[in-house]
Amino acid sequence: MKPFEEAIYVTRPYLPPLEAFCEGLAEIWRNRWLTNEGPILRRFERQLSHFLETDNVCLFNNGTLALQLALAGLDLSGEVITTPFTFVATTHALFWNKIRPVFVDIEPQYYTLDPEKVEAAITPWTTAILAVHVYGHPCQVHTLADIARRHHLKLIYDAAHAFGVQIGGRSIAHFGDMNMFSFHATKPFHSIEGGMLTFRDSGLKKKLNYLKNFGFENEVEVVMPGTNAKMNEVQALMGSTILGCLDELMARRERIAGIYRERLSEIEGIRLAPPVPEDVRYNHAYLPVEIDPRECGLDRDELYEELKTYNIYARRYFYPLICDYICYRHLALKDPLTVARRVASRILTLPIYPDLAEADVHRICDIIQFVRQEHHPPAERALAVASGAFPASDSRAGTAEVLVTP
Ligand code: T4K
Repeated sequence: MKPFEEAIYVTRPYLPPLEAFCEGLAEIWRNRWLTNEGPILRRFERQLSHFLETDNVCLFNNGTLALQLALAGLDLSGEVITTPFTFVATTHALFWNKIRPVFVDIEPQYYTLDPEKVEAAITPWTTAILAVHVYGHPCQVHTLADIARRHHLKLIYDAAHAFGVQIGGRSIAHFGDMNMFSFHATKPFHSIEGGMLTFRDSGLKKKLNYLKNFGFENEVEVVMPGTNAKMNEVQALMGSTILGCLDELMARRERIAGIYRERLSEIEGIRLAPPVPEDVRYNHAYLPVEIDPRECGLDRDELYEELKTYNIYARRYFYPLICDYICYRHLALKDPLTVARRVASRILTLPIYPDLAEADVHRICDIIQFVRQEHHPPAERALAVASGAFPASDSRAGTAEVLVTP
């Protein structure tokens, strides 16, 4: 089994046809307007409003600042209940608002916040729930909404992975009090770097605009201590150009995910998340698999390292748990986080992006299958070799030194 000649990363940003992007660049050159609420940004915002069927849209230069300002915009303080199984930016956004994160466990199917654990963690200091549609898997939005309503809490979704996802025919942007979408280059939809908030209360738009633009009301008045979190014209152009191909990009991801599902579900010890419920339109933002070391014959880290020798750079999103990072270790945990800990030790996200060739997906699956067989316990391995299922010697010998380091 030969390694890939070129590195296969967990993702690759989609790039629109260069000519289409250059036409937009020519417009920017003509306008001589590069940032600060330019015409392309305003057009992109209108396109998004139309796409999401809401005027309550605000664009930012990245998702992290968008989330940080979302929390500031809602005037949150005290404690916020959240997940430890996410990218670190979710918790950083709380930190920068001087809010104490209270980590609770996730459910084992889709890895989103477990509503029962959320309810058990509410205290008189709790002001909100910050849930994550991790990998684009929708949280249990109705149950969380019910909990938030009964306890008078704000409900915020880190929907960084969930652009394009729909529940019951409605964009996921319509759930909760506030939603943050990341438009980072590694996301299924991107604007190089970028972020977007959608929100229930249209009165928040003005405040969010202040917060992202230094608090300026006009040339001589500053009404609040805002920061600089504005999206620029080139970012808006990239987003606007890619928005037109979103359906095609999602269809390509779906095909790739289908191949993985078909191929990997045959392999013992590798678990994929169940297909999303019928009323969900999923974006296949990531391809997470759980490796059961006993059934698989090798553990997640061994598989991750083995794949690198074949020039495949899967990622361990999201390991370690946020509460185990040195900057958050001091926080007392009331929840043992049993599921999150198990999942973090087993999860591996495999390459998925629209330009990934279907033949390469099959080859990745062949390699996983092969690596797994190689790790069988000796007796089983001897039997397999005897039956000719795979070679006794390492067919990769002599090739490792040419591999590219990511
Ligand atoms: N909340 C959640 C739940 C998030 O996942 C994120 C971001 C945020 C909030 C914050 O949103 P932003 O502020 O980022 O908008 C990546 C992304 O940088 C980050 O956006 C993302 N989540 C996180 C899950 O993944 P890294 O450090 O793992 O990315 P990196 O640079 O290692 O890229 C991954 C692979 O993608 C590379 O191995 C190769 C490929 N790649 C990457 C880039 C940037 C390319 O081929 N070309 C490229 O230009 O964080």
